Amino acid sequence: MSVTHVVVTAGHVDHGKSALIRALTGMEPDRWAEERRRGMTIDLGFGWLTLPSGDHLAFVDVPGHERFVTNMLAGAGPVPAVMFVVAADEGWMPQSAEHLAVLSALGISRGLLVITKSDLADPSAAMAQARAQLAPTSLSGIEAMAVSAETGAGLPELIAALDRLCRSLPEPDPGAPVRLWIDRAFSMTGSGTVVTGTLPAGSVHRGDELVVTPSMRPVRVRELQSLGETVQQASGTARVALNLRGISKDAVHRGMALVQAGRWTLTDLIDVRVKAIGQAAEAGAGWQRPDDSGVQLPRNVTVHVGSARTIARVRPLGRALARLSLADPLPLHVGDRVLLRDPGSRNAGGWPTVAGAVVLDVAPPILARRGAAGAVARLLAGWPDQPTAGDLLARHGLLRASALLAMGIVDHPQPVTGEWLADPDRWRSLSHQLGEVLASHAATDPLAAGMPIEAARAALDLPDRRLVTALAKPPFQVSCGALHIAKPAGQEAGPELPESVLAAVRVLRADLTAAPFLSPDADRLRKLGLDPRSIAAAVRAGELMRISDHVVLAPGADAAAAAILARLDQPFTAAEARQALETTRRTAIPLLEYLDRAGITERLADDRRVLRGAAPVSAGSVMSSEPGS
Ligand SMILES: Nc1nc2c(ncn2[C@@H]2O[C@H](COP(=O)(O)OP(=O)(O)OP(=O)(O)O)[C@@H](O)[C@H]2O)c(=O)[nH]1
Ligand SMILES: [Mg+2]
Repeated sequence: MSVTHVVVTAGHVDHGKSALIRALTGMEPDRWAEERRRGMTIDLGFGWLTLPSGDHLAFVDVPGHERFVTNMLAGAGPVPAVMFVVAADEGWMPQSAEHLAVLSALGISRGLLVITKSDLADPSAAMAQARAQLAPTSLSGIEAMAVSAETGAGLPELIAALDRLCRSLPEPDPGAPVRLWIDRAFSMTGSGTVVTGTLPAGSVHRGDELVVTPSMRPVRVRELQSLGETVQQASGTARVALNLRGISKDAVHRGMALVQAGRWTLTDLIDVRVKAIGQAAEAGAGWQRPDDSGVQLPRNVTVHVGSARTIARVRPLGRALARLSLADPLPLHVGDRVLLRDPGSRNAGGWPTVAGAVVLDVAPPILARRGAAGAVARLLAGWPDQPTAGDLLARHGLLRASALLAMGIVDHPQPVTGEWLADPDRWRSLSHQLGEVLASHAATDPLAAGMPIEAARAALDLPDRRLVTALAKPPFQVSCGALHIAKPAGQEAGPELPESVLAAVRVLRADLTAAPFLSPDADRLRKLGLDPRSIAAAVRAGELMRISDHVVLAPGADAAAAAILARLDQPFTAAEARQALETTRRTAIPLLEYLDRAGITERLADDRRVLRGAAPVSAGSVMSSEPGS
């Protein structure tokens, strides 16, 4: 099967874009009588040819006039490569600059620079000028040539260059989720509603069911055409026309998309990183990274993505980061590239005309507190342009695999239960919270037979009861729809401790099993309902070991510490001991002092310690000169 590529034209009004398409394809891109009468492209046009390699190349021809730049954007949005046209006789002009700013903001980096009308003027000046303009943009260094649509000079070389360009383009994934931005919708007698668009990736088959955004109405592909031929299926990149069953012509228009159900997030709230800002309409203006510029986004921007356009309210989050509230919901993935334009002050200075941005989150949490924006900015500043499952889970804590898939993330970690994915830190802290909730439940209602799972779900504010069950690892236990704190196996707790204290102590012991030398802090003790009196009772009952006034560990922690310290080079510093015991100074210092008092370690004159009975091995040690010490 032959491969299809799609290239979009760009360039100032009247510079000869449509004439080139006509000369290359023999097709008329100016579809409207009005366009042909005025000799000017108003809306998108199309034409295609077969390249020498046998691949097919479809062109999307855009208008150059500034009044129709939104049509240009609808055409360029989903296309991966450009044929940038500059007339030899006029050279670089304002819409050359504006189109370049748009392409660069969209991140388009593949294409050809074509200096046309070479029959009217020597192309070398325009060529040098255009190359200089492209140099600081994403299109820097693309292949360039001079042609004439009038005489045909240079056209064979142009076709060869297009062939090379097309074969060098990355091959889109035919299994990628389908999102076809509609650029035309019309009805045809006998076949009903037809929509056309550029399919950037993925595959559409005859008979497929897709949904129309934003209504999410299902439609069926009755018939499929690509480059004028009826086909059974088409894979991106391709120009396609779909004959749809299940929708009237009036219900579809440019800017809507046909998407694969479940694979896109329809959202009206996104967090974005502004990538590049171009002062487009000022010919010759350079590009800035938003980080260096301190440029403020305006209060409202027009957002363009694919063939869609909507207004958005901007909430700045921090340098180069913003939250956009979209007037119309769009089907998006994280990592999508969008274009921002200022609808108000065109060319007025201050805010430049266009900016490119990447979508970092398509379902951002609501910013409730004051100052929340700063925290979000610090978090998002560390994210790559293509966020991963780990990034998104770190922010959201818990996500369903299906929600992540709709955000555009296929690879994800093992679910904690069902299709629930959890951030490891969040999961640990939920497990801690569960202990606290259960201990306080046991304290307030000692006679209750455990805590109902639904009550625990509500207390932890979890979206699904199955998450509570998944969290219930020992010492927590589920039976008869309720959660209990079980006695550790083989350990019969001292009968003199009240049940509420026992429950809390068991949670503490579970903490200490996971991290034996991290003594619970005051906050943890308070949340578990353990006051100094109940801690003292637990110590008397042999359930806890008191190391100092504020440090308690599990019984046997002293021997366990000694075993670990014996593996260190002797003598060792407090810092080395702290590291080996995987603890903090708050526990390490009292623990070492405890071991000194117990005669397990000995503190030396230089503040280092040796394990009693362990021979010093460090050659540089002050003590090592005394043999046999
Ligand atoms: N002499 C000469 N004239 C050309 C050439 N290419 C285009 N023209 C003429 O330039 C005028 C504009 O050409 P178009 O192809 O319509 O220009 P365009 O870039 O498509 O214009 P818009 O779509 O309105 O932006 C027409 O009168 C063409 O006949 C060329 O290579 N040589
Ligand atoms: Mg034209």
